[in-house]
Amino acid sequence: RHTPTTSCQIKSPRSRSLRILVAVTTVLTYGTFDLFHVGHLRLLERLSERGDRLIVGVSTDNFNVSKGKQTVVPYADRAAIVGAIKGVDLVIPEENWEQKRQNIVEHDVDLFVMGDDWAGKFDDLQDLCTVEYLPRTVGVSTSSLKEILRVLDPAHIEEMQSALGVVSRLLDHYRDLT
Ligand code: C2G
Repeated sequence: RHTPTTSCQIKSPRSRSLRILVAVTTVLTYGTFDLFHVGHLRLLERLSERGDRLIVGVSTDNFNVSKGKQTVVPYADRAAIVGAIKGVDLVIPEENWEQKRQNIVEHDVDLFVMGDDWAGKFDDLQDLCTVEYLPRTVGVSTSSLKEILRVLDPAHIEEMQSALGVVSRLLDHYRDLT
């Protein structure tokens, strides 16, 4: 009996015709992401649309001290929150200013992006990948959130109480004069 052969023999994956080169665009950014807010979210959302893989370097507590930044949320929590954002594929610790070049090479990064408060600061990386700066989200920042939270700080409340004490004594004094 004639054994029918399939019209197209499945070739081994190694065969040229099946080896498909898939171009993956890898995007990289860095940040502190303290008191995670909508400005951070909007940036990461825009970055995840710019490529197929998004890597985010989150600055460690030690690196923030060297940046002169006092963070509220510890690194482990900031990294967990960023890692849970849809579109973020990998979180790496940012421990110093110099690691960017090495990270770009080891992760085969195509596009390095930061908010435009950093405009021009990382242009030296242009020999390794495309460098872009995106507009920040206006009206929100970690420092403004900290200012709002400061009102809840007990030391600040004590300050307000003693100031109010002075005002009420002044009012009593002038009331006695009238
Ligand atoms: N960002 C934004 N809109 C805001 C606030 C922040 O787009 N309203 C962007 C910043 O431009 C930055 C990113 O969000 O690209 C993270 O901001 P920060 O957490 O403040 O990061 P930063 O302290 O600037 O650290 O090596 C680079 C540093 O790690 C960046």
